[in-house]
Amino acid sequence: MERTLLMIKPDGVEKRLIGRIIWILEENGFKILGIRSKHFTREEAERFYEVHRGKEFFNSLIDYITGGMVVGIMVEGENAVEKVRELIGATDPKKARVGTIRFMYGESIERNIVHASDSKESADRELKFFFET
Ligand code: 3AN
Repeated sequence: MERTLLMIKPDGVEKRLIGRIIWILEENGFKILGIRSKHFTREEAERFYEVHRGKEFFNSLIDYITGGMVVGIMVEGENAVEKVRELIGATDPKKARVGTIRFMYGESIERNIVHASDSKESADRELKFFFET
């Protein structure tokens, strides 16, 4: 069994998709081990997205992610990291596979509803970030 973090971003919360996203996870056989809402400070957001520091979209990403509440969900299942990434779809909703969360609800490469850890190492780091502070 593997654990990963799925985070519903401010646009997902604004669009009232919290329940639907949890339903999609459960419907796909995943177990929810924890849920925590958070309103990122700039410092926290910059730490969460530190791999993107210096990229041209970094400031805009920080503005967006600090613009409202986010919901972190600890998800457990077999190959959870890879499978949850499949469920959310490609970063750019226009390129996301039909039926994925970003295909259905994402507006743009930035406002794309959800985040999910992209490796076991990121999952460990991001789960600690949400659930051990
Ligand atoms: P993913 O969330 O699919 O792992 P990352 O980690 O490459 O994608 O990007 C993190 C977040 O940064 C994205 N969810 C999106 O909000 C934003 N982002 C990524 N690439 C761009 C881009 N080219 N322009 C604007 N925002 C971007």
